[in-house]
Amino acid sequence: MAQSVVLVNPIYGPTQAELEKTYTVHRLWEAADKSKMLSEVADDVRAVATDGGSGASAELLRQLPNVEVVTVFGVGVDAVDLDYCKAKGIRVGNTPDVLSDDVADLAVALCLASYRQIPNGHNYSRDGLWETNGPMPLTAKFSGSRVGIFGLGRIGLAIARRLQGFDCHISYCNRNKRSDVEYQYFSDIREMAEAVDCLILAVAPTPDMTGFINADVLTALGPAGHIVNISRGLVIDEAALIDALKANKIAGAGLDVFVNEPAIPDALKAMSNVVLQPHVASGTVQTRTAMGKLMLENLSQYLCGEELTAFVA
Ligand code: 8YV
Repeated sequence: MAQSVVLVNPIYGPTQAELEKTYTVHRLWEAADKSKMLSEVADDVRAVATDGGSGASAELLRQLPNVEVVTVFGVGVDAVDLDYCKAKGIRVGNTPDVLSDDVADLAVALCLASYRQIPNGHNYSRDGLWETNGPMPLTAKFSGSRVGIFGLGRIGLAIARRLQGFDCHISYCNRNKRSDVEYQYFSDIREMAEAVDCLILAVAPTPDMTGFINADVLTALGPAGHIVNISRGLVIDEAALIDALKANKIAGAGLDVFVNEPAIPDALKAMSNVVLQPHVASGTVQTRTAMGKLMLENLSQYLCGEELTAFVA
């Protein structure tokens, strides 16, 4: 008999179809009464499948006492209650590496879009302002700028490699200095913000990261500074970011992630020095296909008692 899996949210169509072909999948989001649905299937369910945004809360997992494994369609496991999983011995699989190229590509694209005001240039061209007003106002040069990467993990390193092609001076801020790179190291985020022109957030969003990029850090980045976030919305104090942008304490922002997705604060939507993306850094067909393959491998590795290759807990 096929194993039972609770799927918290819809995921990439082909991956979901494959999941539903192999397992008996209980679609949690479709249940009118979620607790009732969970109590009906709890005896049989050893696995939960979810995405990075929904994760698996302790409240959910408590209702599935036989769960042994959570597989995440995404690298970020911040929405999974890892403390609960650890206490109960629940294993947690994710999809690292396969998405690093795409996420790094989007980070660099957001740097360029923010510096060169690509959306404004697009609107200027499309709206006929070039013809009526003449050339668009000049923008700022990105090549050769000083870029600080907050979180030099797999994605941060992929970003740094790309920035070398733009002759950027690269620095990074991590809990620990890496011995395998020559980039300038800062243990203090404020000091790094002060020393760079552009701050890219690529940090793993652990709970202690909430609001870590605060008004003080943004002020240190300065009026010519740009910030790019492809980590999680919670890492920036969003209200402080809006204030800093409004008061020209920083020059611009490129944002793929937000605190209350899919809602984006109106203030951010209204600003011409902000470039917005709807959390799509890993959103290419190729990468979502690879993420799906890895997620399904994680699940079958666990359920078949094989060696676990992409597990964070
Ligand atoms: C996805 C992500 O957007 O990997 C992550 O942590 O945030 C993304 O790649 C998400 O998990 C897919 O739904």
